Amino acid sequence: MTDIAATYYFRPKEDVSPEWAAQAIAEEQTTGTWTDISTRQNYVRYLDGEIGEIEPHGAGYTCTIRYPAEIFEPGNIPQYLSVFAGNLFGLSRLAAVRLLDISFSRDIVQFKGPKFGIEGIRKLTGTVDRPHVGTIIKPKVGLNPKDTAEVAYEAAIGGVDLIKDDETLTDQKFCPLGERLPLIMEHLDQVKSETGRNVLYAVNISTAGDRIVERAREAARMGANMLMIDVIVCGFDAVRAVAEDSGINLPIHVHRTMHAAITRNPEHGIAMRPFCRLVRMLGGDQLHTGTVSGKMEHDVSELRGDNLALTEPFFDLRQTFPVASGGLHPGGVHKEVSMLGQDIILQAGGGIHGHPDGTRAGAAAMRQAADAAVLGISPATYAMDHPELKRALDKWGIA
Ligand code: RUB
Ligand code: CA
Repeated sequence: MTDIAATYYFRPKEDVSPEWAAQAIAEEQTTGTWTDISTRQNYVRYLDGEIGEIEPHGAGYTCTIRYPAEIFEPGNIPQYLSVFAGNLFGLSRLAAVRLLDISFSRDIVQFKGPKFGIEGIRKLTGTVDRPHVGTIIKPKVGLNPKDTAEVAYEAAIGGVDLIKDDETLTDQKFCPLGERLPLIMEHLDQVKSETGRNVLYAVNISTAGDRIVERAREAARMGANMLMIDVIVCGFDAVRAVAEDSGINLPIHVHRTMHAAITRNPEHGIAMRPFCRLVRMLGGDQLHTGTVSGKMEHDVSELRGDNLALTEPFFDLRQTFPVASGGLHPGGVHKEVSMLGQDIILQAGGGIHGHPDGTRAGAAAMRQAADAAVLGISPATYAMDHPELKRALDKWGIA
């Protein structure tokens, strides 16, 4: 097999047959257009998309279209996307169309994937099996570098494995990256000397395409131990560019702000699944895929499949660590672990910094909830002799 197969859901408008609709997608994305053209020479037809079986699905149909390898420019991710996720979404004779999944042959996957993956990250933190606990520093913007570093220290001492910037914090005047990063790393060194634990800090390097690699290099020079890239706003190729840079040897945490504009509609757009496969292929070590108990809209079976796409065998590529985030708090942790397993990063912003006794207690409560879930003990029972968890459950309840 030497190609990309893309599976679409589509719902044709009333006067349009499913066969016509599938053909229209395949042609729009390859050698055709809306009408016959005299320039479509016979010799170009080897680039045509091959339409698979059309099957009824909900209010519409699904169909897999196989694109031949030769239509792709090797390694050019924007071009790959233009083929399997290009103009087709705007076709007016289709009421809706959604890209559900993609599969690649090995010659299309010319990428090395995650440099660290789940295993490499566990090596850095010294954790075995248990879920990781992370936090997003809140408020997401406004704190100065000193206060940001102090919040990071409290969360780390309280027990988190990962601290991250929020998506809107990059390098603003009130908290310049060049001041924030060294200060946070100093505080995390302090945590290491006090507890022996290595806590990761994903500094948000999201910026313009022509600057992101340089920003990643600067962060590495300043002692960063993890980088964060917001993949939808920066572009998939930003992950590849940073992951492939030989001067940068750091794990990449991939956030996905703006994704829901594309992924949320169950009938139209692009599901999270293809994004998972792309991010893993391009070198993302961690990727947000959502929660089962949090504040963001989700579909549990899609979410489980998305996490599988990050962790199931994919040629020889390492596994990407799935991140559950968005309105998560200690009372929801058992649900996350029972539905999503232990290879998961449980990330809470408000669910840690909103703890009645502050960030340190909030981090401890999240860790206790994760420990309870691993031990198979209900959060209510575990809370009886874990006061931080008890206080959290009293505030937020059990999901
Ligand atoms: C969560 C947060 C993350 C979102 C992203 O903060 O800041 O950016 O979860 O969502 P809080 P997703 O814990 O306070 O809700 O992971 O679904 O992309
Ligand atoms: Ca956020």
